[in-house]
Amino acid sequence: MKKDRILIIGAGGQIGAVLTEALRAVHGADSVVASDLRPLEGHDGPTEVLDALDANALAELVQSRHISQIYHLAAILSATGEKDPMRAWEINMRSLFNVLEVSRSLQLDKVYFPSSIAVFGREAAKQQTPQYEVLIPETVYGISKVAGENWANYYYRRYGVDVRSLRYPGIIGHESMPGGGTTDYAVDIYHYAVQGRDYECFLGPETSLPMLYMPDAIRATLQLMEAPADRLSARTSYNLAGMSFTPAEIAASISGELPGFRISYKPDFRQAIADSWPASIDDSAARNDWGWKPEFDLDAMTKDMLLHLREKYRTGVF
Ligand code: NAD
Ligand code: AKB
Repeated sequence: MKKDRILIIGAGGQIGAVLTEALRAVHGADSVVASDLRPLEGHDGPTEVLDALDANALAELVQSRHISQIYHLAAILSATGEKDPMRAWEINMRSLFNVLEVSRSLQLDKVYFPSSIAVFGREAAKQQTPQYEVLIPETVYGISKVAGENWANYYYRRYGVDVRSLRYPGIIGHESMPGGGTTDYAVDIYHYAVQGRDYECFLGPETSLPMLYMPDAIRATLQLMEAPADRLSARTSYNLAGMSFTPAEIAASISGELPGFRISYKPDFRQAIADSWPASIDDSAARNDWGWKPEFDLDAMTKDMLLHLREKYRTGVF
C-alpha cells in the first residue's frame, strides 16, 4: 500500500487538537492519524495511543498506518519544564530523536517539529529579535528547542530528511486549553472574562511578549509544510510573529468589549522566564521565503475569542 498518511504526535494538546482538524479538512479524515499518550475522543478519523518515547511502537505505527509525514507536537512546555528539568529534557529530546530516526530509516517525505521563542535568552535583542541571533535560553524547554533545531538541521543536511520548523510565539485559541507554558495567561484571561470573573495575572502588567492567534498559527504551519523545499532557507526553525502585547494591553482590549472586566497582578516564577524572552520578533525570513503574513491583531483576536467562548459557555459544549 502507498505511504500517504499523516501522523500527529501530541494530537490531544492545545495546538495538536486544532491542527488535526485543519489537516483533516485538507487531506481527508482517514488520511490523518491522531495520536497521544491517552485515548483521544470525539474524532472522526483514525486515532492511536502512542508514547513517543517508545521507538519500537512509533516505528510499528508508522509502518502499519502507512505514514509518510509526521507532525511531532509532543513536548513539555516552559513552566512545567522548570518543575522537573531532567524529565522535560528526556521527553523533549528522546521523542524528537525517535521521530527523526524513524523518518530517516523509513524514508518519510516530511517532518514538522515546532520550536519556540523560548530559544532566545537575555543576550538576544529584545525588540524585533532577528532570525539568526545568539541563542542562550534560560529554561530547559528553551535548551531542548535549541538542541532540537540543530538536530533537525543536522538530519536535513546529513541524511536529507525534510524537517521543517517554526518558532511559535505564545499561541492563543478558543478551541483548546494550553498545557503548561508561560504565555498561558493570554488564553486563561479570556475564559475568566466571559464568565464575568476578575483575573489575577501571573505576569506583571508591562511584560510584553510575542503572541499569535490560533488560525494564523495553523495557516503558517500548513503554508510552511506546503512550500517548495527550494524556497526554504532556514532548516533550523523560522521566526514567526503575529502581535506583541502586555497583560495590561490585553486587559484593555477585553475591557473594550466587556467594560466591567478587571485584572490584578501577582507575578510568580514565570515572570523570570517571560523576562528572558523577546518582546517582539522579526519574521522577515518567513515572509520573504514562503509568503507568511498574519491576519489577526490584538483587538481582532479579542472579538473572535469572546464570540466563540461566549457561545461555548452558553451552550456548555467545549
Ligand atoms: P500541549 O502541552 O498542549 O500538548 C502536548 C501534547 O503532547 C499533550 O497532549 C501530551 O499528552 C502529549 N505528550 C506529552 N508527552 C508525550 C509522549 N511521550 N508521547 C506522546 N504524546 C505526548 O502543547 P501545545 O501547546 O499543543 O504545543 C505543541 C508543540 O508546540 C510543542 O512542541 C510546543 O513546544 C510547541 N509550542 C507551543 C506553543 C504554545 O503557545 N502552545 C508555543 C511555542 C511552541
Ligand atoms: C510557553 O509559554 O512555554 C509556550 C512557548 C512560547 O513556547 N507557549
